[in-house]
Amino acid sequence: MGLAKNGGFLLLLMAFVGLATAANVYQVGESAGWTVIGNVDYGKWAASKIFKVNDTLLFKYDPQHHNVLQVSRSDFHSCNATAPIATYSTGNDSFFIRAPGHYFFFCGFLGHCQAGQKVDIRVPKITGPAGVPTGSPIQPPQASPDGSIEPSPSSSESILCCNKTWLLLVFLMSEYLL
Ligand SMILES: *[C@@H]1O[C@H](CO)[C@@H](O)[C@H](O)[C@H]1NC(C)=O
Ligand SMILES: *[C@@H]1O[C@H](CO)[C@@H](O)[C@H](O)[C@H]1NC(C)=O
Ligand SMILES: *[C@@H]1O[C@H](CO)[C@@H](O)[C@H](O)[C@H]1NC(C)=O
Ligand SMILES: *[C@@H]1O[C@H](CO)[C@@H](O)[C@H](O)[C@H]1NC(C)=O
Ligand SMILES: [Cu+2]
Repeated sequence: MGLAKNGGFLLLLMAFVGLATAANVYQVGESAGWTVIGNVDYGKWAASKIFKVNDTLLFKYDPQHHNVLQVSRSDFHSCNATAPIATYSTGNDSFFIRAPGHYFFFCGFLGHCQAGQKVDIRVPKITGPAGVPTGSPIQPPQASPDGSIEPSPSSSESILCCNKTWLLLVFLMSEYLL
């Protein structure tokens, strides 16, 4: 139990001091790629990932039938392709995530955005440790079901380091610093 707590704490500390977890390359839409065929739900796809700085988005598609426009939030929602921030059209386009933020993409071919070929990628300032699928990046260790805290040698440390108040403080500090 003490180990689990300290492990969680270490991961949090790594996030805190900005030690990089491995960067990933995410192919948008997985094997389906970037397409209008098959009604790929790109929103659902994006929601299944935790994107972070230094990850790469890979758009794979037939460049004769699709492209990738990075657009503003409002242009994304209205599928307005007239003023993209960036245009990609090789069919094998990498978008490297340099900074936290919210990134919006759709296909500029007529009707494709309206048909759902659009994806927005949220990159939070702080992400959970790699492999932790979802939910809050901070999972404060809860007291065991009976509510007790074991009087083991590590418990004083746990009380010092890992209660909710403290974790929240570290989280806010890291938000502020990174
Ligand atoms: C991203 O990569 C740069 C250069 O390798 C590194 O300095 C930085 O810490 C990394 N950032 C994150 C959040 O992994
Ligand atoms: C699309 O965006 C352009 C440039 O921002 C703007 O001038 C135009 O009115 C927009 N079109 C629509 C239909 O919103
Ligand atoms: C597509 O791009 C990726 C990343 O840049 C690269 O590793 C891969 O070799 C490219 N594939 C093709 C078929 O060009
Ligand atoms: C959390 O730890 C801090 C510092 O050790 C302590 O002052 C505070 O009372 C603790 N809060 C809770 C809810 O245990
Ligand atoms: Cu398209």
